[in-house]
Amino acid sequence: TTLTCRLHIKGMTCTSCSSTVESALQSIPGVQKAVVALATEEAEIRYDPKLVSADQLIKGVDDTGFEAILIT
Ligand code: 9UX
Repeated sequence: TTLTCRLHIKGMTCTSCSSTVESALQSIPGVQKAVVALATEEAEIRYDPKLVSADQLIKGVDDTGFEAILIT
C-alpha cells in the first residue's frame, strides 16, 4: 500500500532550505518518494503507512526547523 500526503511547509526561503526538508523526508524509513517545491511551499510524499505515519512525516519536517502543516 502507498499513501500520498501533502504538507504545507512554512519558512523556506531558498533552494537549500527545500533540499534540507526534502532530504530529511527521503531519509525516513517507509518514505518512497518526497518532492518539496519551494515556490508553492508544499511537499508531496508517497509512503508506506505500515512503516510511517503522516504525524511522523510532520515531525520529521519540524525536526529540520521548518513548520509542516497537513494539507491532505
Ligand atoms: Mo537558504 Mo534556508 O541560505 O534556512 S538554507 S535560507
